Amino acid sequence: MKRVSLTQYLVEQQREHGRIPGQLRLLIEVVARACKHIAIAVNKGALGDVLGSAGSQNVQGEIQKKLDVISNEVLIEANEWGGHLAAMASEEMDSIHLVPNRYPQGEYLLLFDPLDGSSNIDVNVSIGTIFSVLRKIGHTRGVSEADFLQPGRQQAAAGYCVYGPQSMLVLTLGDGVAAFTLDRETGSWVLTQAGLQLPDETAEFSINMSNLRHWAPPVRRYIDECLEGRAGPRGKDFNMRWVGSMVADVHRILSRGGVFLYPWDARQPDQPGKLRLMYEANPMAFIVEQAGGLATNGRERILDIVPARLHERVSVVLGSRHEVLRVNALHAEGG
Ligand code: P6P
Repeated sequence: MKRVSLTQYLVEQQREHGRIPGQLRLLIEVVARACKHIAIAVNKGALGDVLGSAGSQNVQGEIQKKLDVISNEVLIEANEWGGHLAAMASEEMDSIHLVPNRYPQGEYLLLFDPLDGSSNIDVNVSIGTIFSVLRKIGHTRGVSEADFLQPGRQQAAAGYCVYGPQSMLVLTLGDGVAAFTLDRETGSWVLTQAGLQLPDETAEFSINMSNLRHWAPPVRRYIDECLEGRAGPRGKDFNMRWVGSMVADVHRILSRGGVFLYPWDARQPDQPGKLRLMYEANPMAFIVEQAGGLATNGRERILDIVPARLHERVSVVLGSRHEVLRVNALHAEGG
């Protein structure tokens, strides 16, 4: 395959489809460069004094790892000066981060989980960065949290970087999904997959089984059917995978099919789920749908949910179309 860099890919997308305004192209390139720096820091591990706790908590009340804080700072610093952004929001920050007045303000809003799967950092299991791009509606200079509260279907772009055996950047601009692999010798992102398509069928589910007794009946029934295998109503045996890093689980599903579930459970009955809508579920839902899959909260399309709060959570069921439809049907029946 002729080596196509991220820059060439974006220029050709702009030329062919005219769908990448200059500010958006700069945004993607800046985020990709930040992810490269995060990949290098992650890859150092104990050699780089980046492991362990930062001794602080984030807005979710979770202990921050050093790499959580480092990754957040890398993304903030990389995106402040370019004139492409009006503001940023992060899982690691209570409120939105405005572009400082000394820099020009752009028309985009960037949201990110700078390092998803932090519990896996210290045990050398794949982790990742997830990002979502919205357009700032209205052309006054002021930006508030309310500007971010748009349904995921309004995203201009979304992507993630998975720091695993390879570092891979997966991206959608609303016209299919492309994947880039980091060439550490040249330091460039090289196009390795274009037009990623998710199989409609799968025999592999991804859920944290230790929560089984806490699930609502529809989820319990779906998993029971999978576990009954070929002797049960599904007529086939299922496999299970759970990495504990959404980026790693979603990347596997994009690569070979599967269904990922993080549903509501009785451990926190007042929360709709564990995962965050704006910077985890929405970007992943955009990517999965662009690859031919589905993403719902068990009942409605994740991308149609109108957010009420920046850090709100959501139930997530995403992946191979036929499995997500099965989970939805069980919810509609009341399980
Ligand atoms: P559990 C990581 O902390 C995360 O937000 C997702 O990346 C992952 O899918 C999920 O939580 C894992 O949660 O409860 O299995 O540890």
